[in-house]
Amino acid sequence: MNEDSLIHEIAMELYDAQKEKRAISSIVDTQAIDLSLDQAYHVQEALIQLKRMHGSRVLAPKLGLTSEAKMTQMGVNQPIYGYIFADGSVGDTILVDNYIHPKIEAEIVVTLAKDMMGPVTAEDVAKNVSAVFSGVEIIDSRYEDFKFQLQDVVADNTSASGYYLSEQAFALEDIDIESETAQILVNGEVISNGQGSNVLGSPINALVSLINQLAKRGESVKAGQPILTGALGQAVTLNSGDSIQVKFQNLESLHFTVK
Ligand code: 0L1
Repeated sequence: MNEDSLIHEIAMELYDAQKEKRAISSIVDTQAIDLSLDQAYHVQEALIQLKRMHGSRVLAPKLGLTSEAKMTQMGVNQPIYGYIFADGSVGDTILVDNYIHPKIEAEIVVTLAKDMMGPVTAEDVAKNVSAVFSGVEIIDSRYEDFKFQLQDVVADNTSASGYYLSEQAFALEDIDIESETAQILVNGEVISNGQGSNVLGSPINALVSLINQLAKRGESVKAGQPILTGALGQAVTLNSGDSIQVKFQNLESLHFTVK
C-alpha cells in the first residue's frame, strides 16, 4: 500500500471508530504500523478533512499533552495540537452515549484580538489576548483504555471530542492565569486539582507553542477563536448519573449533569 492510501485508511478507521463509538487498538503498537510524527499529523489532516466533508466545521486549534507528566510519559518536549469542531459543543447535560469512554478536563480558554502567525513570544501573545474564559474539554480517545503511542494520539486529533466555554469573560490583566486553580468534583467529591502553571508554566506559553507549531504549516491562530490551552489537572472519567462541578478560583465555575 502506498503512503497516501495508508494515511487515508488509518484516518477512515479513526473516523468510523468515533462515529460508531467503538474503541480500536493502537495503530502503532498493535497493528505494527511504523508512523513518523509527520505522517501522524498527515493522518490527523485526513481525518479533519473527512469530518469537514461530513459537515463538521473546525472551530479552533487546541493543545494536548501540555503537562510535564504527560509530555514525559509520551517522550516529547513540546505539546501536540489538534482541532475542536463547532458541533463538539456540549451544554450542561453531557450524554455519555455520544462517546466511547469520555473524560473531562478543566481548562483556561483564551481568545486573541487579532490573528497571530509564529514565530511569537509570550510577550507578543500576552499583549494580544482579548479575553480569558473558563472551560472544559471532553476527551475521548478512540483507542481502547486510552492506551496509545504519541503517533496514535496525534493521528486521533489529540482525543478531542467536545468542549464547553463559560459565558463570563475576563481581561487578562484582571486574572492571574498562572495561579488560577480548578477542582473537578464528582458527586461532591474532589477528584482532580489543578492550576494554570501546570500548563507549560502558563497558558500563555501554551498559546505560544500552538502559534509557533502552526506557523510551520503556514497556519495562524485567528482572532476570536477560543483556544483550549490544556488541562490544569487530571482528566476525570464521566459516568452516567454523575453530577460534575468544575470549580475555578476566580473564573466562572461550571456544572454538568452526566446522563
Ligand atoms: O489535554 C490533553 O492533554 C488532551 C488529551 C491528550 C491525549 C489524551 O490524554 O487522551
